[in-house]
Amino acid sequence: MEAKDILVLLLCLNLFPLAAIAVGPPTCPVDLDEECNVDSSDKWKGEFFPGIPKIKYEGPSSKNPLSYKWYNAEEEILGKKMKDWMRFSVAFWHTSRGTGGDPFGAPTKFWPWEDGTNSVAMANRRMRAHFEFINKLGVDRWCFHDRDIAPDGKTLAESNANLDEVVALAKELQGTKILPLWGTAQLFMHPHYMHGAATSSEVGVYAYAAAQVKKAMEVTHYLGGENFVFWGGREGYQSLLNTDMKRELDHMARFLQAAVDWKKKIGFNGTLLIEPKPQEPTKHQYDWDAATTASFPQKYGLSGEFKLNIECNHATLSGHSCHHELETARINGLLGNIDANTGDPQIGWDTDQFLTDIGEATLVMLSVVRNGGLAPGGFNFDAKLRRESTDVEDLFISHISGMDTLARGLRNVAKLMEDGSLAELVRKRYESFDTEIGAQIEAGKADFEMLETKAMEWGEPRVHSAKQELAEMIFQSAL
Ligand code: XUL
Ligand code: CO
Repeated sequence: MEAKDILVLLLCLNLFPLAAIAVGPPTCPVDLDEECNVDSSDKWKGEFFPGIPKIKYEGPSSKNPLSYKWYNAEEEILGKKMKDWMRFSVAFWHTSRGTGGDPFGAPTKFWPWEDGTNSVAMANRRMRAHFEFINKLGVDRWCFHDRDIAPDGKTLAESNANLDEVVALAKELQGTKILPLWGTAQLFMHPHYMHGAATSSEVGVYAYAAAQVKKAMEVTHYLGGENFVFWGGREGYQSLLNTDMKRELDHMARFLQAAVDWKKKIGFNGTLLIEPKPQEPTKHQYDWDAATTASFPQKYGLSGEFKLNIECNHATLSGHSCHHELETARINGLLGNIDANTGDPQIGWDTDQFLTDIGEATLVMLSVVRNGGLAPGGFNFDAKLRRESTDVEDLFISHISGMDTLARGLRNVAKLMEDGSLAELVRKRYESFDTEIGAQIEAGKADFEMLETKAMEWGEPRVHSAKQELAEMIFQSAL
């Protein structure tokens, strides 16, 4: 038996230790050789992830890191297939553009297909890698920023032409199965957005941002995208001394109104989403959390036009839990989509890690199930590899781990619902309102005089235990 055959045997038997797999077979080198089947027109046709098979469900006892242990796409749970509860999508900017760089360190990831340029040819090749990744992972959706899939040109017209070229390829690679869960315009990286985009003090920047969003909406529509996202990359201020807050908020409302009008004009039926995000990079962001963001369209006559894209790491940065933000969105009929990442409990910035906490995932899925699912929204990971993870295989492992964690969350919710004791505990907690007076209060028919008469009649109220620890005990037993 040759060494190569022994390797195959070990891989088949799942006996190969993870550390050894991580070294893995090399992907095609940058200098596009024959073996990789790359043609001279620079359209990479070779396999970008040659050592990685299509990821399959193997069940919880599998030791194969390149398999699903809990996510079984076709399995039905609580009346829906797992894939329909999840509607997973891959975030282009993190997965295909993530470099591992941070404010203190240079990039650490050099994927073999990257040639170090920001050319359209490179954008096309990267798009091919992206779709091979999605197909091998077995998901049906992706999310993108305009400027991350195609490079800025010297003029707006050139940028639009670059985008058109890359989008045409993406459309071809999507085939009939894959769609964007959402698209968005990247309005924060370019220096001209230094004061914001829709909130910039420069009218030229406002117009430029409008043109960029218009185009990004058009390509999202063309690709069959299901949603379009706005988020305040730089929509906020560091100090009120030089800021006209009212004027900036009014401008933002006009901008969003124009987006609603454009959506209708081009016949885009997707949902418009706003993603709350506190701090980073400005101290006072206008879209701080779910409650703040929900009230904005109401104030400006845009109710019903926007839902929320809740990101778990943004939730914790705003001082809330992810579950709190999801429930705030849900009870207001605004839960549109989830960026299912997580922060680090000890690091106070947006680390965008894959969600791996089973308890948190269970709470996330509790909101999703109560919402009856997320469609036409879904889960965008919005998560990146840590700086220290540098193998192409790590891209797969991270997504599998994030998907399995949420799948475990869904399975746990099914257990909690079948058991019923948590719901019963909540029902009992409020049962004093399941009375004639309670019904009058809830119907808005109990005035202060009537309540005063009752309070006199009843005397000192009896107050029951909230059973916090019991609730936690029931929850833990489902994990
Ligand atoms: C930024 C962030 C973005 C949005 C999309 O913090 O979360 O990735 O989700 O632009
Ligand atoms: Co996000």
